[in-house]
Amino acid sequence: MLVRRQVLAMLGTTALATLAPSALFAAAPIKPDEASALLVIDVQNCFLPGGSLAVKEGEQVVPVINKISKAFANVVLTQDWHTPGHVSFASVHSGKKPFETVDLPYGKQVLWPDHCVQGTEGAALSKDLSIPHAELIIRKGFHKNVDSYSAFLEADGKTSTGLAGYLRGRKIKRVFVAGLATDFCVAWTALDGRKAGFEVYVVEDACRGIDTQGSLAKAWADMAKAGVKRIQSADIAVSA
Ligand code: VGL
Ligand code: ZN
Repeated sequence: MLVRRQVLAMLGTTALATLAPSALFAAAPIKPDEASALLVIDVQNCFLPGGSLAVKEGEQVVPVINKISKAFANVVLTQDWHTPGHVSFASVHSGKKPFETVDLPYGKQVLWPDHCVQGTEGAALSKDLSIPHAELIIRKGFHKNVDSYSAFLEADGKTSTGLAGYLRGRKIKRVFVAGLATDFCVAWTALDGRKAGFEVYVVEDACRGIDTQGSLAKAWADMAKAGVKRIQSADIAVSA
């Protein structure tokens, strides 16, 4: 069998200069270990077709997430979990419409249709999600005057959800993030995961975005800058 060295020698320097290494050798699959956790973000009815804040193609993440979850010993689910009349709802700001913004004490807040109200069917996890071995459900955004896209920190930038402490207590070093929406709760979770010292992967095809006012491109740029690794579900080794 040819070893990498011999293949490289045979190709010669000109061929090498024009071929990216990835064109010659497929990257080794990623095998999640005991120190890895999958974070499944907000796969809730409100964000799925027919929901009040439906994310385009949101339902397509469900089979992908079900599949990759089998490769993880540790899975955490999150639920956006707002009070009625939550500050992130356009309906409580007179004269404002969904997707407009307001300035709140902690910064700029995008306003949304009412969604994921505690205890409602819209806030329930998708019934098609099939991850019986998931160990924790983190709820977030339950303080009426503060939003929380991130599963780690509320939008005030300082109130913890407890997730970092839980993961450290479970000796988790790497988190893989999937779910809805790429440009809000997934991205903010990934960025805060980096700030908390975790290695962070976002599984692109296991996510879908809202994409309002350039938010999706900005989210990927911010994540790249923060050292978040952008991968596909096929990069993860899942045994049959
Ligand atoms: C989300 C907007 C408002 C999300 C939650 O899950 O990405 N987006 N609340
Ligand atoms: Zn929300």
